[in-house]
Amino acid sequence: MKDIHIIGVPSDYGQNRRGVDMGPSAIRYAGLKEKLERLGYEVSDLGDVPVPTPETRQIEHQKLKYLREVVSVCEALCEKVDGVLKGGHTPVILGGDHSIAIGSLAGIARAGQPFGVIWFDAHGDMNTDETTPSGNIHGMPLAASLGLGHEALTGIGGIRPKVKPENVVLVGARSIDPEERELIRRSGIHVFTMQDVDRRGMDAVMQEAIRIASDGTRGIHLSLDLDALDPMFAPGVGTPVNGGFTYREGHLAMELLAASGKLLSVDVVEVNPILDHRNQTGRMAVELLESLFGKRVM
Ligand code: LYS
Repeated sequence: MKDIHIIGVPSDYGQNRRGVDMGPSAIRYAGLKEKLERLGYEVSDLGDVPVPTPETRQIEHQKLKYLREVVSVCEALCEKVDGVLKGGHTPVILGGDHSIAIGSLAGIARAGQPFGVIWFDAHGDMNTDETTPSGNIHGMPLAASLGLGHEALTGIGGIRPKVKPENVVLVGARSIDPEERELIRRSGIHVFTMQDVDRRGMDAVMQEAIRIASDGTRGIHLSLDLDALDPMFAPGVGTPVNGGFTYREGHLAMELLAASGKLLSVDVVEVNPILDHRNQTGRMAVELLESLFGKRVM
């Protein structure tokens, strides 16, 4: 059993709502370290990567808000993830908004390619500075990791692209922007929308997702946006969309991934304690991570 190293990334530069920078605290407060230790792991918390002070924030580019800050956070995270993987440990990365995943994937790519990605999300995160309706970089990290979009983002970590589209699976999508849809179609990634989950069931969808993401790769990175879940179970997110995974579907997905033995690393993002109710979403994140790391009923 590999040791787990926790890395916090208290950054909200990928979007406009303050609060998601407190995500790592909320997830830690919900007992992450102790609960993973109870499963038999050695767990070290490496603390947080440095994030520029928000009070000095300025928007320089309307279609790539806080670009400079996002790049600096992702470069720092890339270094950390690379180090943890090369040390033979499993990184558990706590966001922060989803823009930080560019740093997660950059670090994994630097530690060794090829790898696969399962991207749990209500959104596509496949915008670029040319298609974005908001200018928020948290709508772009999957595109950037595939080498699409502004070179300041696609070049993070010095490897472009980080991952091949044939090993990328988006699961849970239900809110895609019109131009983003075109980009997704052209990109060659695999998408399981909520309708696919409804019709085929989470079991079949995840078996297929795991097969695609592990085909010819050394393992799978899970990028877990809490907004993939229905807002009923994860209300503390910046961009909630109705009609997401149930509590049970979320756990089943994690259990199947655990059983596959393919997990390389995970990031858990978009937990916003200011929008949450009594840390429900932080606790949900910890529960899902427990299932991902092998917690079972029997
Ligand atoms: N698609 C929207 C945008 O690009 C929302 C993205 C939400 C990402 N968590 O702004």
